[in-house]
Amino acid sequence: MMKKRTAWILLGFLSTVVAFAPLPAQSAAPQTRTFKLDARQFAYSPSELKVNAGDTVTIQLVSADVVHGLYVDGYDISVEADPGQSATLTFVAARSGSFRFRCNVTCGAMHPFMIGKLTVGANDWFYRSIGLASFVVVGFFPLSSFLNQRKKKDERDIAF
Ligand SMILES: [Cu+2]
Repeated sequence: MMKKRTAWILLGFLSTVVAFAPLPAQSAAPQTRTFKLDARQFAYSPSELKVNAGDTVTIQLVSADVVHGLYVDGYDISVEADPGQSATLTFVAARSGSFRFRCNVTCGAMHPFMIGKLTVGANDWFYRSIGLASFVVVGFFPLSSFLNQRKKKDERDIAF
C-alpha cells in the first residue's frame, strides 16, 4: 500500500514540476520587437527573423534600389516600399511556427528567390501541455499495470 501511494505522490510531484517550472529558453512576457529589414535585388537583410509567440512585431522595410514588397506567409499580411523609402508593418505574432516571407512586387529576374524566414517560437503552454500529456501516457500505463498486479497479489494473499 505504501508503494502505491508513493508512486502517486511522485507522479503528482513530477506533473507539478512540468506545469510550473520556469523554462530557461523562453521568456513568458510578450515583447515589442522592431526589425529594420533591408530589401534590395534580390535579398532581404537580415533574411531570418525570430520572435516569441505573442510578441508585437514591427518590420521597417527599407527598399534600397527598386520597389520591393514583403508578404508574410501564414499571416497573410504585406507591405510595399518605394525606392529609397521605407514602410512599416506591425502585427501580433499570434501563430507559432516557421513562415516564409517573400517579395510580392516583381522586382527583376531573380525576384522569385527573394525570400526570408520568420520563426515564431511556441509559447510556454504548448511545451507544458506536451510535457503533461507525455506524463499521462508514460506514467499512466506502467502505473496502472503495476497497480493491477498489486491488486491481484492482494487478492491471492486474501484467497490463500
Ligand atoms: Cu521582388
